[in-house]
Amino acid sequence: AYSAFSRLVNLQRHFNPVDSRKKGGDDNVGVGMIKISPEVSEALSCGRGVVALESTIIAHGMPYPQNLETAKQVEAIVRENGAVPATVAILDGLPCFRANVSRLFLLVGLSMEELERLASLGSKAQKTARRDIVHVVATRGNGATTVSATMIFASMVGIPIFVTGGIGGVHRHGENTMDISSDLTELGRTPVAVISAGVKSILDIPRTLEYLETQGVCIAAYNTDEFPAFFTEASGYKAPCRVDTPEDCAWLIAANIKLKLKTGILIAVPIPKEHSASGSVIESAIQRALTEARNKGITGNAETPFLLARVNELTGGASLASNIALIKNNALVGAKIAVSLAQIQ
Ligand code: PSU
Ligand code: MN
Repeated sequence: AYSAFSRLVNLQRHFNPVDSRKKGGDDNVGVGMIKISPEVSEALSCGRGVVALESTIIAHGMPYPQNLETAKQVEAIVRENGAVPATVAILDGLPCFRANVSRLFLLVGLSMEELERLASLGSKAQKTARRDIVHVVATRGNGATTVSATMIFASMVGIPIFVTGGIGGVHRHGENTMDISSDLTELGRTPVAVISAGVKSILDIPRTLEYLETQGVCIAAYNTDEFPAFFTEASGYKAPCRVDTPEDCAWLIAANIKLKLKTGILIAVPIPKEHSASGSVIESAIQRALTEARNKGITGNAETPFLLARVNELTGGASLASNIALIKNNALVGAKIAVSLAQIQ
């Protein structure tokens, strides 16, 4: 059905400098500021389910080569479940606007070569949140998009669903440092549903939930009453609402689109039981990593990547294994939601 959703996509194309149409059979052809891969472009125009994926998790969240391996597996899971993956990143910076000869730089739907390039750039790709976008673009840099930046690009091209591992939140002692991830404000201003395993306990979970309430973000826990804590299924805090099936999630997203609330949705999927066993081991590693970060004076946007890498070292790779398992599970759930949304739209 040529529906509200297609109209939304068209509307967004109209208001954004995006040209997803394929010209002359060249994958890299387009005249706008965002290159959308032919596969994603086609899926969007015929109303198939598409799942956006972020790239900070690839470049900064995991070591090479597990990052590349995981990124490929996540894309494969999305495909196996009937949706099209669209990994988002910024590669090669700015085209010459005036000459109107565009090398395109904002990428939605990385090709395999682009994915490999991003994975091997690793932390050489700049961690790019909303505030960083213009600088990465203006300096022709390479940017790995965080949840906030990925939501922006997903929304621009009309992808309403985005899968990640975990989102940023209010950091512990955030009431003093004011270190609150821009993921939370983005959820308050951009209508994309983010599928994540909740919020890591390296963060302040109750304050993160409070902050999301202030931002007007619908938080739905998947198949559970409790808000999950990334490495563990439960955080001890109740989620504001509960969903039990991909269809439940799709109706939430459809209602959000129809009502034009312009706020995001957080769907929190607990890590599968069999992978959450090492939760208490991870918790003590987190405590130690937090102390080390404080002693080393690591703050700001360097904190999350430091903590993730250090916790992984301290747990002898156990946290990375859990991380990979939960992302794959989120991809499975996200793809089913995308398919379900495509059916009801
Ligand atoms: N949580 C993870 N892995 C990650 C991130 C969060 O388990 O890679 C990344 C995401 O890209 C998220 C970002 O958007 O960290 C948040 O960073 P900060 O806390 O600096 O806002
Ligand atoms: Mn921060």
